[in-house]
Order: sequence, then structure tokens, then C-alpha cells
Amino acid sequence: LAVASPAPAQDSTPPRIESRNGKHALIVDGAPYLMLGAQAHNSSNYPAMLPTVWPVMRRIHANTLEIPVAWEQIEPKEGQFDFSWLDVLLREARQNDVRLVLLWFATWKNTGASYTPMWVKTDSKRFPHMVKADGTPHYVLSPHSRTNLEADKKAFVRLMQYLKDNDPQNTVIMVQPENELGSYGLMRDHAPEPRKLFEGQVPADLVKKLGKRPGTWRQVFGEGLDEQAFTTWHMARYVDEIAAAGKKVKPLPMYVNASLGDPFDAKSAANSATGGPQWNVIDIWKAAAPSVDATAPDIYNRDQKAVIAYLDHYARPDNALLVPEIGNAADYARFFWPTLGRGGIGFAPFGMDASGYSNYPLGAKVLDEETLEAFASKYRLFAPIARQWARIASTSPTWGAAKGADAADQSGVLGRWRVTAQFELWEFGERDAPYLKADPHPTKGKPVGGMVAAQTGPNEIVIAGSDVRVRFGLDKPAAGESGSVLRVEEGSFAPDGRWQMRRVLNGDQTDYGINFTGTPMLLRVTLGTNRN
Ligand code: N0T
Repeated sequence: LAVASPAPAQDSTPPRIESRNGKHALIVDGAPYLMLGAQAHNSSNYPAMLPTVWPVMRRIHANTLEIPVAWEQIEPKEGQFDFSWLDVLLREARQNDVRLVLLWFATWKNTGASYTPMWVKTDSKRFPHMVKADGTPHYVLSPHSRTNLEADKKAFVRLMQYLKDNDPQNTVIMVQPENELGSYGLMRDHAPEPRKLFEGQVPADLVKKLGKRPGTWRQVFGEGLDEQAFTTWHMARYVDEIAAAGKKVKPLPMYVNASLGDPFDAKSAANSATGGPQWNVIDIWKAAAPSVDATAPDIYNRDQKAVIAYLDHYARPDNALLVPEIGNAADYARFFWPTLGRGGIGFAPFGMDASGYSNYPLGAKVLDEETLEAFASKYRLFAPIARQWARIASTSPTWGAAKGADAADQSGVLGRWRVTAQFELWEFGERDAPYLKADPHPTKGKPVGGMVAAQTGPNEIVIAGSDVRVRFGLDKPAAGESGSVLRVEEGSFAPDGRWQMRRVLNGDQTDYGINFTGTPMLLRVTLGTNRN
């Protein structure tokens, strides 16, 4: 009994993120939407560059493009706005049948002021920077300046007004205010006023929401985390005011992205882009920025354990998981699976255009066919079922995995079923047969492989994956009870939501475990129990 529900009639209410029972859906045109995204390079935000963007979007079957709108570009002279970039971008996006996420590069872009207009950049008297302990200026614009905030907000509101006036069909589905905001190399502003604020009490609102006892920043958060908490609160309040003003004009979903620190060590993470939506201060962002729908991880760490930790940090009942940036090298592509497995509403490799640029070592050295195909193979499978998948994931239990460095088995529990993902194994699942010396599995030592599973009925699980073997069993079998796979169908979901079988997988394809090759498939598995 699959999740049948007819395709919705076109609905022009603005997109939104809906959360229910700890699960989330990005609603676009009135129905759940899975963002199969890609982000262009930073400087591809000019009409002349779009011809390098669309072919890559098509090649990888992306349904959403994330692309910058720079403050310097829309307000080159104070108070004079120019939306010609958006005129072209929206027109071409519609022609290419791609939705947009706009990245508002303004006060903070990777923390710096490089995307502010010249009249901001050259007037640090009027637009003050953070101040170091020795009284010299830091490169980051201060979050404590009303002038900085008002100037950014004014331009952002004009941008949202442009969307309200020119995008009734909601080609733009989400907006990201700022980019990897925060401050590197200085944890708080030492100008006189913020210094006083830091010595004072933590705002009552915040202590209350965190369930802490009142006190100074040091008393409430402790050494090593106090300055981060302080700057986070003030930057989050700053962004919240901008987001709220924009939403008043057009209420699109808004999220902020994080330059991530060590996923296992909060004090070390506190030093990376201090003030941004780092994994250890999501609670502060929630309290400070109610107009920001989600905090989101930018993933540039290739270690599977770290990636899983990041995904777990951001997938919360009060925070929809969205991966707005992940390196575009082929080894990152397998993290699509655990992102979906945690109910992710979107995923986007970064640097996906044919401008020829490479941000190696963060992403791929070259965007060659093999690299593109690592993402395309997954998006190709999900593009036709993006809405059906988003609906399932917003209501059903899900689980996902990606191969780790040790290639060890990983398993998850869905209802009474235990799903196990195995890697680097040939058809029969042998780990140490003599032939393996000469003929190890071709994926051995390669960073590929993963799967996602969604429980669509008590004994029905839909799975997808590549370079993985999947086994099912009862999580807690009663004495004498065992679980088995009764039927495996390969297929897809029709636009009306109904399951469409292409074939039954049986015999060699399922007898010893379900084997996925490098070409992803979608399977519907029916399970049953036996008793002796
Ligand atoms: C990301 C991207 C873009 C020495 C990097 C990651 C994007 C931004 N920043 O290509 O700049 O706009 O969100 C920062 C990771 C820093 C690592 C430095 C290693």
C-alpha cells in the first residue's frame, strides 16, 4: 500500500517548510518537493555565465539551482537598485524548468564583506567592522552596528519585493540570507558597546529557551564557549531581523548555512566561523532567529564518520535537514543516501557549472564525466519521483547509510525490521573465500556505496542504493521466529503516487542478499515472518 496520492493542482501559495511529528517537508506548489540541487560557483552570478550553468544542471538531472545574488550587484549605488540579473536568471530558469534558491551575499560572505557594495566597503566609519582586543579593526563587519543591519535589510527587502512582483509562480523556492556567516580569527567584537554587552547578563529570552539559569555569558556557557554563544546570539538576531523583514514582503522559506568545525569537539568548532549556525549552537539560532526556518551544514569533509555526525547534528525535530553545499568530488555523492535517510529535504553539490573553475581540495579537481555521473546517476533515479519521495520521507520512518573507510556493515531499524547495508562484496556475500585474493570486489577501497530505506507499510520497505548489498531481518525476533524477504519488485512511482513495477527481482538477484551495482535502482520489498 504505497502512498498513493494524486498530483496536486498547481498551487501558487509561496513555498514553505512544514514540520509534523518531527518530520519535515519542503512544500512547493502545494506539495512536498525533494530538492535535487546544485550550486553554481560564486562568480557565476552574471547573465554571461548562465550558458555554463544550464547544461550541467541538465546533465545531472538537478531540479533546483542555488545561485548568488550579490548586494553589490543589486545596489551598486546607494538607494539605486538594479535587478537585471534577476530578470535574466528567472527567465532562463523557467525556460530550463529549474527552480531557484537565491543566496544573499551581503554583510557576510564566508564571513567577509567582499560582496558588499563599494559604498559600504570603502566607508568603514559608517559601516563599522568588529574590533580586536588591541583596538585594531577585524575584517568582519560588526553585528552590533544598527547601520550595517539597516543597510543590508533595506536591500534584502527590495530583493524580496522584486520576487513578490516578478515571481508569482515561485520559481524561487527558498532564500539563504548571508553565506557561511560568522567570524574567523576573532570570537567577539571588542568595541566598547559590545564589550559591555558581553560583561552583562545573557538575555532572559535566551536563558529561558535554553532552560539555563540566568548569569553572564561566562557563567551560562562556560569558558571556551561563552564568546561563541555571545557572537552567535547577536549575529542570529541580526539575520533574523533581515529575514523577518523579507518574509513580511514575501514569506519564502529561509535557511542559513554553516562553515563547519570539528563535528566531535564543540570547543574547537566554536572557533570556526564564530557566530554562524555551527552544530553546537543550533539551539541559540532557534531561540534568536525564529524567522530562519533551518540551519544547514556545508559539508567539505570527506570522512564518512564526520559526515554522518554532521547530518545527525542538523537533522532534528525542530530543524529540517538540508545540505545546501557538499563538495562536488565523486566521493561526496554517496552521502546523498544518508541525507535522504535522515529525511533530508534537499542536497546540493557545490561548484556545478562549466565555468572551468575548481575549488579543489574542497571539491573535484575537474568536473569530468565520472564526477558528474556520480551525482547524475542518483538524481536520474530520483528526479521522476522527487515529489513522491518527499511525501514518503515526511511521513514514514527512513534510514540511510554511506560506506565508511572500514567498509563495515551498517544497520538501521524500521519498525520491527532491521536493514543491513554491506559493502565491497560479490554476489554471495563472501568475505574471505580464496578467489577474493585475486578478484576483490571492484569497489574495494573506493569511496562509493550507500542506500536509503523508507518503511511504507508494516512489512513493506522501499529501498534505493548503489554499490551496496542489502539484507533484512527481524530486529527482535521472538523465540523460533525468523523474518524473510517475500517479494522484491524493481520499479518507480507514477506521477499519481502509485507504485509501478518494472520487474520482480528473484533468484540470484535476491537469494543471497539484494545486490545493487553502480547504477542505482528503486525496489519495493515485501517482508514476512515464519515461525517453527
Ligand atoms: C564554501 C565554498 C564557497 C583551507 C568553498 C567553504 C561557498 C562557501 N566555503 O568553495 O566559498 O560560497 O559557502 C569554506 C571552507 C574553508 C576551508 C579552508 C581550507
